[in-house]
Parts: sequence; structure tokens; C-alpha cells
Amino acid sequence: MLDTIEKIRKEISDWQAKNNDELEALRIEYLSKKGKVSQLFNEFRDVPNELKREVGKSLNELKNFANEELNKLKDELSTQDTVEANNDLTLPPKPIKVGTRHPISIVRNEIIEIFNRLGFTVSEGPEIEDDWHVFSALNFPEEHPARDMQDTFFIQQNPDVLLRTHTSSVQVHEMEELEPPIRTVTPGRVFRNEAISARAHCIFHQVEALYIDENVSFADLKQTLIYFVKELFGQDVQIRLRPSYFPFTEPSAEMDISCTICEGEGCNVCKYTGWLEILGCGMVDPNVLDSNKINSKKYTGFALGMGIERIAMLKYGIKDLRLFFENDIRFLEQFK
Ligand code: 2NL
Repeated sequence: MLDTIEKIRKEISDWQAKNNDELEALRIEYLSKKGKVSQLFNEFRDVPNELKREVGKSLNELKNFANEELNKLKDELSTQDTVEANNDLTLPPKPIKVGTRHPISIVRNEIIEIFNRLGFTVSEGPEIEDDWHVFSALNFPEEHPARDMQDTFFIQQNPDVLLRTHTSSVQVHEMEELEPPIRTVTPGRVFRNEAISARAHCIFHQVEALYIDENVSFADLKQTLIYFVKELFGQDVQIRLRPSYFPFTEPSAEMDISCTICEGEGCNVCKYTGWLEILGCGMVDPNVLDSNKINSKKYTGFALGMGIERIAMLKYGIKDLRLFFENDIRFLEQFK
């Protein structure tokens, strides 16, 4: 009996199968009810008692070995299958999972395109700046609170190296390099030393627009604003301007649009006022023009700036600004 077991074990180690049919034939020949291995189990009854232990053990090992070899061959055949399948150029391709645009990029691109249509060209500049481009050239007095360490990120060793707090610094570069007429739109990342919450982040995104030429008036600003919001939020949207203050514009205003959620009826998004604050704007302060060697007797200009996160929150009904920075695929996939 032990000899037969050894003989069959040798046969099994020589097993080969070119396809599943051959594999199945082997299984039937050895492991089916009437197969060679099962047959040995039947003969086990006649083994003398004193040998039963040893033979039984070998028999079990043989059966396990046969099953292992069978599985091994099965695995080999299935990898062969996939190799052959991959070589079949007529098969349809596996779909490639593509990403989606970030909502901030979508809104930024929409805003830029609207200003492009009005003849504004995109300008970009450094995120690491000096005091002149962020504050002094923009008419911020020496003691202005925005210069405070509390609001602005400075480099410890050198207070003249800081992260820009607004994209106006890029427009200072533009004024340095270009002669009017200047018509530029500036998207970019900005940095403020703020505690992170649902409504504020230390990193966020702005778009600013600047137009300098002879005879640019507040009426030009207003017409630009009306065109802009109607393109972005729809033709039915209303605007209102409230007087405001910025160091770099005079006069300055903040612009509200009629609430896109309740259309002015009053809801919790507009805090029952019917209006949503969208952007700040104004006529470029003559001091800013003169600081940048643009003759303020000859030229005037308007400028405006907005936070992209805020616009995206209103457009998509997003309640927590931190979602923009987490890059959770389940959030990002919703914007196509
Ligand atoms: C806001 C308000 C504003 C500007 C940005 C600007 C730039 C230059 C000269 C004058 Cl170079 N003004 N930019 C003007 C008014 C408002 O932004 O609330 N931004 C989020």
C-alpha cells in the first residue's frame, strides 16, 4: 500500500494541464469518487491494524498533496488566461478614472473668463513679498493694523519678507512695469494670520481686477460690476453698493447681490436681509497711482477684489470653508 501511495505521489508531481479541460480530467482520474486516490481510501479497510496509523497518515498527506497541486495548476492557468486576455487588442479598454476640477478652480476660471471678455488680461505674481508691494505702495499708513504680526505672516529674521495678504501686490508689479491703459485681472492664493473656522482660513483665494486709463469713472466701475454679476449669477440678479473704506481706494464701496437662495425674500443664508455681500471695490486712490509713478492728474482707475471661497460657497451652497482644503475625493467629485 505504501508503495502504491508513493507511486501515485510521483504521478501527481508530474501533473501538467494545458487548459481547464485537462485539469478537470486529472481531478476526475485521481480525486473523484472512483479516482485513484479515493480508491486507496476504499482499500484502507483491508490494511492490517498495526499499519493503519502509518498508512492512514500517508494517505491523508497524499490527498492534501493532490488538492494542492490541483489548485496550483488552476492558478497558473488563470494567470495565463489574463496574460492572453491582455494581449487581445480587440477587447474594450478598462475605463480610466479621471479626476475633477476643484470648485475653487472652477469658480476662478469663470470669473477670469468674464473679465477676459471685457478686455482684462490675467496677471500673476509672487506669494512671498516685501512690505512695499503689499502695504506701502497701496497707501497703507505705517501704523495700519493689517501690518500687525497678528494679521500678517512675516519671516522672523526679516520683517521685509512676508506672505501677501491680498493679490493687490501683483497689481503693484503690473503698475511698475506697464504704462496705462492697464486692464488686468489677478487670481491668486493669499495668506492671513487667522484662526481656522467654518468661515475663515489662513490660506484662501482672491481675484482682483484693476483698470487704469484716462477718464475712468465710477460709472465705468458700476457698469463693469453689473455685467460681472449678471454673467456669474444670472441676468435677474440685482446689486446694491454700500459706502466702505479701503486704504487703496477712494471712494470705496462694498457690493451686495440680491440673495440667490431666496431671491430677496429673506432666508438664513442672507440672514433675512435679502442681500449677500460679494466684493469690495472703489476708485484707485491717487496716492496709489503716484506711488507707482502713474500720473494721477492724467489717469484714474477703478479696482475691485473678492474672495473666491465666498463666491463658491454661495454658488454651490457649501456651508463650511474647511471642505475646500481637505481634498476629500467624495467632496471634490461633486463638481464636474
Ligand atoms: C475685498 C476688497 C479690494 C482692491 C481690492 C486694489 C488694487 C490696487 C489698487 C486699488 Cl493695485 N485697489 N484692489 C480695491 C478695492 C477692494 O478688495 O473685499 N477683497 C476680498
